[in-house]
Amino acid sequence: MTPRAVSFTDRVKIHVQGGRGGHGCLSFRREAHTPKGGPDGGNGGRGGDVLLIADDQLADLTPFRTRVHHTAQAGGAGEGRNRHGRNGDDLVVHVPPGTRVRRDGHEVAMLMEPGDTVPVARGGGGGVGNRAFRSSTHRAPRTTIPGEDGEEAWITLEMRLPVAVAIVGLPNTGKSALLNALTGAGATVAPYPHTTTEPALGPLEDEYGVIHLVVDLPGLAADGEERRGAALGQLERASVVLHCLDASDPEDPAARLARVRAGIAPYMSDSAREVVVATKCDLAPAPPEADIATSVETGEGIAGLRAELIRWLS
Ligand SMILES: Nc1nc2c(ncn2[C@@H]2O[C@H](COP(=O)(O)OP(=O)(O)OP(=O)(O)O)[C@@H](O)[C@H]2O)c(=O)[nH]1
Ligand SMILES: [Mg+2]
Repeated sequence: MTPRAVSFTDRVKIHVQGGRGGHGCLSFRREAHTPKGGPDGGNGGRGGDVLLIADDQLADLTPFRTRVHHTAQAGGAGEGRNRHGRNGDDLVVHVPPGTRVRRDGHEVAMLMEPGDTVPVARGGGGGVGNRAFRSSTHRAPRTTIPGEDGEEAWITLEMRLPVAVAIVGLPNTGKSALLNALTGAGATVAPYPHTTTEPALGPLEDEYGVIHLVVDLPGLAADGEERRGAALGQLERASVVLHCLDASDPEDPAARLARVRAGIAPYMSDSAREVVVATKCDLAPAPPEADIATSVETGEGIAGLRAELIRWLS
């Protein structure tokens, strides 16, 4: 399979615009007994702001692919009898936690926790009605000020995709080979232990075009603390853990499984699903401990495993 360049960030560009301020009103009092009443045009209301808020009901930026323009409500115009226009409502746009907000290439906010909020476009100020211009020398001013336009901007929302699937197992069990076979990632595969030193990532695309990340976690059970640190953070977030068991390894499979499980148990999320994947089944039959038999040489079990993963993740 050819390696392909993948972006592990979901990124969308959206247009945000604060509401226009309402116009000031030009009006004079009309009363039966006063033919020429004084000015009574009210002020316009201010336009609403556009705010972003992090919401854990959202997992990705997919909704923004079809909703590009986000404009807050305009302020109401002023009216006669000194009535001021109402202020426009703010528009609150929900984004997933972990969203980075950029404008003109600069980061303006990072919304990490649910409830984190940032204004991205201010509403325009309300206009001024003619009543406000009345003075002892100007008894019948015809001056008004229109409402201001709301601030507008194109902003970029970015989020790092969460890891959905983690591949674990003893060194040299075929984890990187499995990652490549499942996702087309170009992780290095070599016939000796500890080939992979950094977590390697590959994308799994579901039928809705949503990308789920698969991560190959290097030598979890056997390695030093510092290397495990980075990897374990990824493990905690994975909803499926593929546990690779080398079918060609003569050591007792149950003992190998137990060894790796002991190493990762404190970091596994309670809700994660563990699947024991026998690898290299072209070399030996899968041990009974395995849930699925695979081989990247013959392709055995790969398409089936990929389909199962997509079904679970969708
Ligand atoms: N015959 C056969 N060999 C395989 C299969 N999968 C992996 N291998 C070989 O097993 C060796 C190790 O594969 P890797 O994918 O690098 O293993 P790993 O678990 O990522 O190893 P580390 O990164 O070192 O922990 C390589 O020589 C692979 O070619 C398979 O399905 N069949
Ligand atoms: Mg590897």
